[in-house]
This record gives sequence, structure tokens and C-alpha cells, in this order.
Amino acid sequence: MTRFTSAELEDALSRMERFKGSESISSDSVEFGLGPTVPTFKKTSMSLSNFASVWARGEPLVVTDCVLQGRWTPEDLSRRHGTTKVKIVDCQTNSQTNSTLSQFFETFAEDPATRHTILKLKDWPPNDRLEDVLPDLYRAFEKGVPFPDYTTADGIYNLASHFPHHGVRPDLGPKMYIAHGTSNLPSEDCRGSTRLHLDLTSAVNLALYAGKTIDGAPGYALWHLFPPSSLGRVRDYIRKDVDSKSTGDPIHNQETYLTPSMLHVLAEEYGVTPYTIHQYPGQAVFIPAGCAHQVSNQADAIKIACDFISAENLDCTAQVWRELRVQRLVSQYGDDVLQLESCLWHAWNSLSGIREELEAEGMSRTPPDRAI
Ligand SMILES: O=C(O)CCC(=O)C(=O)O
Ligand SMILES: [Fe+2]
Repeated sequence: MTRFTSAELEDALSRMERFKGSESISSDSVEFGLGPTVPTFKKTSMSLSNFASVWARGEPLVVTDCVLQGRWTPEDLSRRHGTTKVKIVDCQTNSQTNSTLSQFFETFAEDPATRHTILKLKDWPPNDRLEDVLPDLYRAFEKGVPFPDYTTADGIYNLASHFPHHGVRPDLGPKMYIAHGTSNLPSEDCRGSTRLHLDLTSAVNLALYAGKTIDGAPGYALWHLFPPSSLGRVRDYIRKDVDSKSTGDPIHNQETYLTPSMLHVLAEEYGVTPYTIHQYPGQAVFIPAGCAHQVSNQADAIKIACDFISAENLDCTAQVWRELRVQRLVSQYGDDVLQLESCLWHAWNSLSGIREELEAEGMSRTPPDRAI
């Protein structure tokens, strides 16, 4: 834990210091550049300091050429874990059924044009940790995920990594997203693979596999991401025009998928244009905390993702955490799974300890070579 430069260490501590005051910030007060282009980099040509400076802007980014060791196709997963019992969710209706992994993957071989239901796996593995169920995929992910110092459970820039190992740590994954493509549906009827929502932490999501689209082209996942500065307007639009009957927060209730015509109204009448990403296999999407997002797979797809907490986006994590606390109080449902305050307490202790150590040594350590 001594690879923070002293400037970064001060920065991380001062962000936590601000959090201690717990002053509420409205999502609109967090200013970010809004733009349709997402910075995209090849993994091997982006250094850690490049990443850190792009990430500090609070925008999503894509890292390409992330190849994991091993084969992670539907056939491979089905052969090795086919008998595992799984819960399947209908993406259109949210209804759930029980099945096995191999039964679900058999549907990947069907002609998508003849499908009547768009299905996805609900949280897999559901109760066990991926490292216990698929240790080789877990290891391949830890090795192949871009910028592990930020993204993995013991990454030094991941503030959640300072949690004591013997305590109950927040579950940051990795977890898998395995779902059918949605493109056989008329686009205005589509409810997406994952509806509009906000995650508590930042995350990196890597596509491992995509089948072909209906017209035989290479498949991809279509992402729309909305920066924190736009969320007030997105909520107004959904409340007014889309989901006026529903109560609660229009993003946290995860009931809306914004179709092309809704996105058009949002752009024309509310001045909101999301970042749009076409994520192909081997590409990792970095989602900063505070960016609402929705995903619609354009072909059957397998992705793997993990959460992390970075000092750069701490204000946004804190904002979403406060919103979800209100949502929990209103709905009387859910737990504080992140334990943000204890996370930061442990990070604060551990980083302050490092600062003291460095001060005792007269800050004599040389800054790290941050190139990957
Ligand atoms: O791929 C998906 O369907 C959803 C991914 C997502 O929301 C995430 O990684 O945070
Ligand atoms: Fe998400």
C-alpha cells in the first residue's frame, strides 16, 4: 500500500475529509462534460497515469483489447457448469423461473428471430463467490482486467481494498451478466437487457462473448450512460412523460428503459444526450459512480464486471449512497450493502498510517513508475 504518490495520497484523504462533513450535494452540482463521444483506448497503449487523468474527469471510457486467458463461450460454461441451478428473468416482464445453466445456454443456439422471450440470468453465481465457482475465470479476470490497481479487490487505488480481511467486506464481485440479445423486438417495445439504474460504486464491465446479430453482423451491447449533471432532467422527463403512475425515484426504481423515441424527446426537449457505447467482446466499459446507465444487448452476450470505489468519484458514490438510504427508508426494503462509512473509515486509517510512515521517512520514497 505504499504506491500512492504523496500528492495522490493527499488528494484521496482530502476527498474523504470532505465526506466526513457529509454536506449534501445535489446531483446537478457535480459538473461533468456532456458529450456523445466516449474516450476509447487500447489496453496496451494506455498507461496508468493516462487512465488516472481521464478517469478524474468523471466520464465513462472504453478500453479495448482486453483478452482474458481461457475460453468463456456458452458451450464452455455449459459443459463445465451445466447442472448448476439458476434463476432466469424475463427482461420484458421481470418474471422469474428456475432452470439450469445448460438449459439456458441451449437457447443461445436458437435462431433469435424465432424467440418469443428475451431472457437473462439473474445474478450468477447468486450466493457463492465467483472465485469459488469459477476460480480460473476469476484468476483470468484479475490478471486481464485493465488497471487492476483501481479495479481489483486489493487494488491500492480501490478505497474498498482497505477493509480488514477478517471483517464482513462489501461484495464488489466480480459477477456475470449473461443475457439474450433484444434486437428481434421492435425497438420501441424493448425494455432492454438492464433498465436504467445507478450503481453505488464505479464499475468495470468486460464483454467476454457476443453471438451474431439478427442480420449476421458481430454482436455488441448497446449502452447509454447519463452523467450526474443530466440526472435531474432525466428524472423530470420520466416522471412527467414516461412513468407518472409509479412512485419512488424514477431511476432507482429500475422500471424504465429509454427507447429511441424517448431518447429523442430527451435530447430535443430536455437537452440531454447520453454517452452511447457499442461494446464488443474484448472491450471494457468503465462506468463512473453517479452515471446512470441502461444496456440492451444486440446479440446473446456474456460479460463480467466488478465494482470499485475510487477517490476520484467519491462525491458521486456518496450522493447515490444517500439517495439509496432515503429509498430504503421509504420502501422499508434493502440493506446498506456498501457500508460506505466503514469503508472510508478503514481507508482513512490505512492511508493516514501510510502518510505517517512517509512523513517519518521524510517523504523519501521515490514515486512509482505508473506505466503498466
Ligand atoms: O450488461 C448489462 O446488462 C448491465 C451491466 C451493468 O449495469 C453494469 O455493469 O453495471
Ligand atoms: Fe450497472
